[in-house]
Amino acid sequence: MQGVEATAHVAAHELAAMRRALALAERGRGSTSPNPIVGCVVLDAAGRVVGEGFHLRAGGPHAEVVALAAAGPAARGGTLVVTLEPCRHVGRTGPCVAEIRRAGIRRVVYAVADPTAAGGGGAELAAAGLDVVGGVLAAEAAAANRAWLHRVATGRPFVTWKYAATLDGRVAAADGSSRWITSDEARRDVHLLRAQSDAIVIGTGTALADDPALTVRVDDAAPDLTQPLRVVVGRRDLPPGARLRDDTAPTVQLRKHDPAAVLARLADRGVLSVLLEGGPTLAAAFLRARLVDRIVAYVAPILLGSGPPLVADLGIATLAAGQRWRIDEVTRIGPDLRLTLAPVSA
Ligand code: AOF
Ligand code: ZN
Repeated sequence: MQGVEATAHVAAHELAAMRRALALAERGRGSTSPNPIVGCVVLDAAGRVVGEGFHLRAGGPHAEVVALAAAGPAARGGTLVVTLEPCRHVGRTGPCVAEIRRAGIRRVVYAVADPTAAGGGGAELAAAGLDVVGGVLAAEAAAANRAWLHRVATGRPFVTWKYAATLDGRVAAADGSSRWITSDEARRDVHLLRAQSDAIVIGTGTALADDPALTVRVDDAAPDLTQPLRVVVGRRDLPPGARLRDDTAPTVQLRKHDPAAVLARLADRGVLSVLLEGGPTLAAAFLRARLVDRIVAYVAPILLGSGPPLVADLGIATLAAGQRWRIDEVTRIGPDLRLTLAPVSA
């Protein structure tokens, strides 16, 4: 049972538990890659919450195992509510199906089916006589694990191209001044985007021109915040004193320009989500290769009339050949606008 109808087959307290499980899963965001974020709530036979858990790190216990351990014997005859179909494989840990059966769980409610080759254990649990309902709040759960699901489906990380530009699409003025086009509020928002990314990618051009730190700096950051990997694409060397050379976050330089090759290298390192913050040339390379999965655009109400454009030549000569994007979200951030866009396939 999957999808919208699935939600009709769960009780209100189970739906509430799924919302709680989705919130718990978020606590792992930024630290679980290459694994998904997963949250879990265990209800006893009377429907009371007796255990909660979430996945924190690849190699660490799965959300189900944490929640079952917290519940202890109270789990017997109860219901396990989890944002991802429980696993049936032995990888770094697992399988969760065995733990669920051992704990005496009678009913399992999950959100998203496990699309990995190893596959999920929903059918196995049903065959063992448990009551199993999948697809509950699946759209929310899939959105939360978008990067992981994208990586499983395509083999490459999910790429967000972020830019900040003036109303007329300039990323700097004619004299080169570019700090700061957007407001403080918009820049804070960028740090949240970074915090949700496994890697931040720029070109050597931007690295040399701006000497960026590319770290996450947010006031209420968790003390154990995992800084994203800083990735510099291009052949030119960074100067000895470059901020990207400091030890606040790991940095790699990839001397190949080809976007597909860059993403393959990052996928090998366990990167699920990439934030592309590079300049016009790198952005154009990714866009030409159709390797941008989302655009987050910060638009400041400033006109310059000259200065470099936000993206270099895309090899498009006529309007009909323009890349089409769909606006998913429009948000005011301080004096600026934030647009979130998805590709429209040609
Ligand atoms: C997780 N956390 O809470 C759940 C997962 O790397 P392993 O061996 O721990 O297994 C990762 C796989 O386990 C993952 O791809 C997914 O199929 C399944 N479920 N994974 O990392 C969890 N429940
Ligand atoms: Zn598992």
